Amino acid sequence: MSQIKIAPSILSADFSQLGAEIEAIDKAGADYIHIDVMDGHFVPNLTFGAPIVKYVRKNSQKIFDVHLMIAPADPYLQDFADAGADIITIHAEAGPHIHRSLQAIRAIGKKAGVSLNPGTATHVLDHVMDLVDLILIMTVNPGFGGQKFIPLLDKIADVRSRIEATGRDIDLQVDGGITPDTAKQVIKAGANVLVAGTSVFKDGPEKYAENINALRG
Ligand code: S6P
Ligand code: MG
Repeated sequence: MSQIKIAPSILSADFSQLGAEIEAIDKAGADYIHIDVMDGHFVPNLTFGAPIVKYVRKNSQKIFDVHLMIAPADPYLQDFADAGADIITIHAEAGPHIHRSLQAIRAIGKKAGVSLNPGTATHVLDHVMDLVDLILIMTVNPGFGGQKFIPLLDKIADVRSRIEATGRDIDLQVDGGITPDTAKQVIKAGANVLVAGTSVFKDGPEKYAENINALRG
């Protein structure tokens, strides 16, 4: 399994200094910049759209890992690709055509991710493993940072074994309530990319590197 990567979620950043915050987590060792797009429909919160991604693209050359918590997602894929997304992750629950949506992301030349909410079973992955570069297991019900970790360790292990069976280097990303303690648990279960907001963006930019390293275990 590939080395552990940390994807700070900018949802917990100081939005009045978003560019500077992204530069700070880049410098602090973030592997991916996790960008939470919410539409107030698929999830009960509203964040931002592709224009914001475009504005902050200049602030980091790190991978922009865009998590679309929107429904429908297909009409916006090209906008996020044009804005600078490197990975575009859609939710399996966001529409009836998960296979077509993943094909569409790859057709526009981006890495394709699929995310499963806590209540969604892993069998939704049965017929799309050949289309994904990343699988995102939510360990909170999406919409807000700072929520309590839901210990879906068997689910993570199931996805890890599905990935092993493909022989491909698919990222297993976990998102929600990740702290140094829960990070250990999800890494042990098979995760290799950890999304964290609250536990990274705390105590000021001078502490971001320490906060990120505390998750690598
Ligand atoms: C919505 C979003 C997540 C959160 C994540 C990080 O929930 O998908 O990426 O931002 O939960 O926040 P925290 O505080 O749980 O690390
Ligand atoms: Mg997210």
